[in-house]
Amino acid sequence: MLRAKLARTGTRKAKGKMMPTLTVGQTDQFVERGYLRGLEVFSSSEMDGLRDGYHTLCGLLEPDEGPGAIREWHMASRWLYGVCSAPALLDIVEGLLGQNFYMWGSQFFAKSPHSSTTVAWHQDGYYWPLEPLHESVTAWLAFEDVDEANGAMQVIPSSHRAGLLQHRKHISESVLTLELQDGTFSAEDAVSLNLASGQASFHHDSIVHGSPANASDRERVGLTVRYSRANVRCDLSRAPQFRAYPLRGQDMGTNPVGEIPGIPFARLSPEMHIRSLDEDGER
Ligand SMILES: O=C(O)CCC(=O)C(=O)O
Repeated sequence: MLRAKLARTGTRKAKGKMMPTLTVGQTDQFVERGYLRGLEVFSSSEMDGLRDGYHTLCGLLEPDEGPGAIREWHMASRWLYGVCSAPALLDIVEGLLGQNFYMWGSQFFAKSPHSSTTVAWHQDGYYWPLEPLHESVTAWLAFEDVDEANGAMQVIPSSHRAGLLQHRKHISESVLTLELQDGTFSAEDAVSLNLASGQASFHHDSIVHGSPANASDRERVGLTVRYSRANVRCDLSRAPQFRAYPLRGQDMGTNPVGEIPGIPFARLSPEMHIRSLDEDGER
């Protein structure tokens, strides 16, 4: 009984013993630096299947939509819901958020070879109508190898400790509408979250991050999945589409709970994606 419980609470079996999924060093690093990188989640054969699934979802896009429009489709696609709730991801998230948490957001971030698309420096928490802050984590799952050449995500270590910084309407070529003002952080401190396909990084909701263009001949594809502690409440007046999918521990009834989809591959209408504060007007 105890073993069964432990198996669902951020632990894995190694050499016959239940071990925490994350080492103390890893959890300390997350607290101090606001991110973890290079955690193995899916094997290369599993990733072959996941890439097929991704391409099936891409086949549901309208001609004028890119993969970034695959946003919150876990509410419509059972396959994607299954990826976002994979035990290997949840065990790591549990090591970071504790036993009670839910999933609420997902989006693919893709850059084709030689694409000039960037993601401006920002803090996720600035975009989200969630309270309290600092209790949410994003997993970034690599669907291809990512590094400096193909525009891997970069973070400013420990920047989450400064709280939310002032953002402005973006002036750079970015998929986001806001970016951090110059002088609020030092881009020279950036660390590139290089990952092999099947590995994931995890970042704190207030860490400063962004990503450069893809200057390589390779695709760059990652799936972001957002998780929050069960006590984190969404302001539904700002994001009425918000639905929580409790995945571990107790649901505290803080938010409306989403229905797990039954259809393996289906798209969500764009009106149903969870709007961030900038899309909804001013923060
Ligand atoms: O993939 C990227 O470049 C950016 C992703 C991002 O901003 C996020 O996961 O919050």
